[in-house]
Amino acid sequence: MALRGRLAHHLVWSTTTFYLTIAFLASTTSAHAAVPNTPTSPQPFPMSQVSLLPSRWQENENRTLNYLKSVSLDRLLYNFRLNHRLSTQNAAPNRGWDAPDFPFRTHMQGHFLSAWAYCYASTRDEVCRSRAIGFVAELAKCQANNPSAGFSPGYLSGFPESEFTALEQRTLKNGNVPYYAVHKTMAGLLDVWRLLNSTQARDVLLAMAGWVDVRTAKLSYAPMQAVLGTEFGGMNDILADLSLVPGQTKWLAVAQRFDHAAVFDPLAANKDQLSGLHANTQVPKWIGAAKSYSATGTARYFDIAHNAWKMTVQEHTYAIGGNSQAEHFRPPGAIAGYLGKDTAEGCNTYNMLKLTRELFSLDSAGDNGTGYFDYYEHALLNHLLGQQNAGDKHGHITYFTPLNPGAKRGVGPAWGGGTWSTDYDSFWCCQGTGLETNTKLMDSIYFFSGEDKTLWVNLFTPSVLKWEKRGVVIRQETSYPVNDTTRLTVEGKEGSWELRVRIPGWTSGAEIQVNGVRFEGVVRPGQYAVIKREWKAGDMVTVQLPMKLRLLPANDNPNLAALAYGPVVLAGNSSSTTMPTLALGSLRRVGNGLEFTATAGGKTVRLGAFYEAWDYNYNVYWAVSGSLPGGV
Ligand SMILES: *[C@@H]1O[C@H](CO)[C@@H](O)[C@H](O)[C@H]1NC(C)=O
Ligand SMILES: *[C@@H]1O[C@H](CO)[C@@H](O)[C@H](O)[C@H]1NC(C)=O
Ligand SMILES: *[C@@H]1O[C@H](CO)[C@@H](O)[C@H](O)[C@H]1NC(C)=O
Ligand SMILES: *[C@@H]1O[C@H](CO)[C@@H](O)[C@H](O)[C@H]1NC(C)=O
Ligand SMILES: CC(=O)N[C@H]1CO[C@H](CO)[C@@H](O)[C@@H]1O
Repeated sequence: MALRGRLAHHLVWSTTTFYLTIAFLASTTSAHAAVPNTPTSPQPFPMSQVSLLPSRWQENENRTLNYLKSVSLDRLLYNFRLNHRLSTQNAAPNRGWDAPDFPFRTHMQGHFLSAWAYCYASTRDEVCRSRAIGFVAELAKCQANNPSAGFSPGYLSGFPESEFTALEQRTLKNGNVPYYAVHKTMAGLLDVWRLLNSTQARDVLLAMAGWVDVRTAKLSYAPMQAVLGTEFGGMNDILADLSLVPGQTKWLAVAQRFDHAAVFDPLAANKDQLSGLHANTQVPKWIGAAKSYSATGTARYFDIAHNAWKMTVQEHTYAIGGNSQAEHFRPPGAIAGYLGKDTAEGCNTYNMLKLTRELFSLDSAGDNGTGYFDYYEHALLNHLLGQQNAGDKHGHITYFTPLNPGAKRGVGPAWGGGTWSTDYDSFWCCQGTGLETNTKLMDSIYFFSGEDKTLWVNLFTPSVLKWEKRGVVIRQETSYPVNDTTRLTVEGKEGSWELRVRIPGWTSGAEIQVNGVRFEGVVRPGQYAVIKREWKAGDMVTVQLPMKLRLLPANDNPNLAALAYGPVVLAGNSSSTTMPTLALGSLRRVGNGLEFTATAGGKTVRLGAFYEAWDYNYNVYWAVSGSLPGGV
C-alpha cells in the first residue's frame, strides 16, 4: 500500500512540476525505479482541474477571496522585515497574534501563501497569483539579509533565531512555539512552488529546510525528543511531503527527527492516551505520519495515523464533526460534560480533514467503505462551512464553535477569540486555517485511480472537473444538501472508465439513474456504487440520496442528542441557557427544505441547518424524550 501511495505522489508531481529541470526527473527515475507500477489508490485531481460552480460553497470561497485580495502585504511583511533588519516600509504593525511582541508572530503568513496558491490554481485569478509571487520575493529578500541580521543561512521568521536556542535548551518561557510558526511558512512556500511553479518559492523553502537540517542534526535523540515537547505543527509533514518531490528524498531523514515518540508509541499500539493533550498540537503530527508512510512504506506510520483518526472520530468528536474542549482532548467518549463555549476548535477539524484525505488515498483500494468521506463531508458541512461568518464580506471566522445551550457563533471566551476574527486585529490560528479551508473547497470532491481508469465522486458539491488526461469534463449540479439529488453530466471524449460514487452510510433507498434509466448494480449505503460503461458526451448520471431525521447521541449519554437530517446537523433557534428537553415525537418538517419545528422546553422552536446558524442563538444538543416520528 505504501508503495502505491509513493508512486501515486510521484505521478502527481511529475505532471504538475514537469518543468523542474531534467536533472530532477533523471534522478527521480532511478530513485523510484523499484516501485511497481500499480497505482490503484485514489489520488486527488490537481486543483487546477476543479472549480466550484455558484453555490453556498462558492459564497464562502468568494468572501475569503475578497479578504485575500485586499489585505495589505506590507502589514503582513512587517514582522519579517523588522526581524531580518529591513525597512518596514512605514506599514502599520498588525495586532492580535501577529503583533510585533506576540511570541509566534508570522505563524499566519504561510496560510496566506497557501490560500493565494489555491485561489490561483482553481480560479486562475491573477491577483492571487501576483500576491503569492510578490510575497515570496519579499520573503526572499528577508532571508537573503540574514548575514546583517546575525541569523544562520536559510532562517526565515518574524522572531529572532535565539528563540530556537532557548527551545533546545528548554529555557523558552514566553509561550513561543517556534517550529509551529516555521512549519506554516514552509507549507505555504511548498504550495506556491507546487501550484504556481515558482522557483523562488522552491529556493526559499529549500534554504529553510537546509536550516532545519543543520539545526536538528546537532541534537542527539533525547534532546530532540525534548524539543518535540513544544508544539511544532507539522514539521514532519512538510519535510516528508518535500521528500516526495522528485530529487528531494534527503529530507525524509530530517522529517523523521520530528517523530514524537511520546505521542506515536501509544498510537502505534492502538492505545487511546489522548486525554489531556492539546489537541491541535497532535493532529498535524498524525498527518506527518501518513506522509511518512507514503515516503517509506513503514506500516507503523500507517497504524499511527489510522489509529489516531479512528480514536478521534469515534471517541472525541462532537455531533458537528469537531473535537476538543478548551483546545484539549478529554477522556474517550466524554461529550455530555463538555458542551461549553470553547468546544470544537476550527484548526483541529481543518487538520482532521487533511488527515482523512491522506488516509483515504492510502487505504482505499475501494473496499474500506465510505467511512473516510462520510466523516469528511460531515465535518466540512457541519463544522467548517458555518465557522465562517456568512454576514461578513471578508469571510471572518470563529475560533471555537460553542455547543452550550443557547450558544452563539463568534461569542467565545476572550482568550480564544471572543468574537469573529477581523482584518488586522486577530490573526488567530483558526483564521489562518480558515483561509485555506475556504479556498480549497474543491480539493477533495473528485479523485482518480488506476491510471485514470476510475473516477471517484466523494462530495456532492456543485463543480466542474476538467479530467485532462481523458479529455473529459464532468459537471456536477445540485443544491444538495437542501435537495437530496445530484446530477453529473459527462462532456468531452468518449471512453470506457469506471465511475465510483460515494453512497453515504446515513442514507437508505439510494437510487442512481444513467440517462434516465435506473442503474441496476449495487447501490448500498456505506459503499461506493461502481458504474462502468462506455461514456459519451451528454451522458447524465443522477444520484438520489434520500434523507431522513436521525439522532446523533452523545457517546456517554444516549438521552442527550443532536439531530440531523441526512448529512445536515440541525440547530434550534433557542437562547435558553439550560438544556431544553425536546419531544422527538413533535418534530415536523416545514416545506421541502431543511426547516423543521418541534416542541422543546415547552415552546415551539424552529430548527434549520446548523451551518446557517451564524447570527442567532442556537441549540445543537438536546435532552431528548420519546422517539422520532415515522415518515420524516
Ligand atoms: C463568486 O464570485 C464570482 C466572481 O466574481 C462570481 O462570478 C460568482 O457568481 C460568485 N458566486 C456567488 C455564489 O456569489
Ligand atoms: C506549471 O508547469 C506545468 C508543466 O510545465 C504546467 O503544465 C502548468 O500549467 C504550470 N502551472 C502554472 C500555474 O504555471
Ligand atoms: C430536487 O431536485 C430535483 C431535480 O431538480 C427535483 O425534481 C426535486 O423536486 C427536488 N426536490 C426537492 C425536495 O426540492
Ligand atoms: C429566531 O427566533 C427569533 C425570536 O423567536 C426570531 O426573531 C428570529 O427571526 C428567528 N431566527 C431564525 C433564523 O429562525
Ligand atoms: C483500516 C482498514 O481496514 N484497512 C483495510 C482497507 O482495505 C485494504 C484492502 O482490502 C486492507 O488491506 C486494509 O487493511
